[in-house]
Amino acid sequence: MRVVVVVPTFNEADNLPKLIDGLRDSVPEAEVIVVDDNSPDGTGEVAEELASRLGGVTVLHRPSKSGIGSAYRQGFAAALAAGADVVIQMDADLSHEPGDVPALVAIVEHGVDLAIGSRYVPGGRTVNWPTNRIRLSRWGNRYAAGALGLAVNDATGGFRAYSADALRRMDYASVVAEGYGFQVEMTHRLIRADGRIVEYPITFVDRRAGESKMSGGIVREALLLVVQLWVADRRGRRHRRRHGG
Ligand SMILES: Nc1nc2c(ncn2[C@@H]2O[C@H](COP(=O)(O)OP(=O)(O)OP(=O)(O)O)[C@@H](O)[C@H]2O)c(=O)[nH]1
Ligand SMILES: [Mg+2]
Repeated sequence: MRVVVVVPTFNEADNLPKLIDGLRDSVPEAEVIVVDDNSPDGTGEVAEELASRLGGVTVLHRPSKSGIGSAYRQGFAAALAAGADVVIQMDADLSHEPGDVPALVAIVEHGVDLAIGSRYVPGGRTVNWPTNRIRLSRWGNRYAAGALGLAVNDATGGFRAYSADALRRMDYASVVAEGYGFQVEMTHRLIRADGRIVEYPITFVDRRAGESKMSGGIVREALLLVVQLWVADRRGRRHRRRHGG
């Protein structure tokens, strides 16, 4: 099983070496693809230094900050081109624990299409987040799952393992949403394509270094996306009722 970890970075120069160290300990065979958007703090150069010192690390340099969704799309394409069987996505800010990667990989190896590192299943936790952010995330997830009929507790979670086959099937390249919306739309697509999802409990730790890129715009985009997907689902159901299939 070839495991490739896709890590989007913007200003994560302090965090990236620790993340890569952790991955080397937990999943020594995994290859890492860093997608850096010309970070002003020099993350791109840090990544290159790690790549030449350690090997097994590829850095995709993009000219300017272009959003996490497009960073994933590009990273996924590179991972599939590199022959990945399992594609991991995780943040560079140490919110996602490299020690959880083997469990996510094992779930996919057992034939599941997507393993989500989940804060909202028994055993899952969020550490160091202010209460209002936990509430926003919790209710955002209830809203998305309720409106779209997703049997998933943490559809916005960004720590995931996809089977390469599932990624190929679901046409991820046409997902336009960014931020949380990207995770929700990917989850929605996989469920509509009868994909199998398992949630694995994780402890999510708020970033200790670097700046958050969370913004009101990202939250609004995700809320609106749920409405758009809901409307599309309804249209699809009505069409199937009228025309069969
Ligand atoms: N390449 C790229 N990476 C990004 C971009 N925006 C965010 N990232 C990275 O995506 C990951 C998640 O971003 P975060 O800023 O941690 O967003 P978040 O987890 O929603 O919010 P916080 O944890 O509060 O900061 C991190 O590794 C970021 O460096 C972007 O526009 N381009
Ligand atoms: Mg983060």
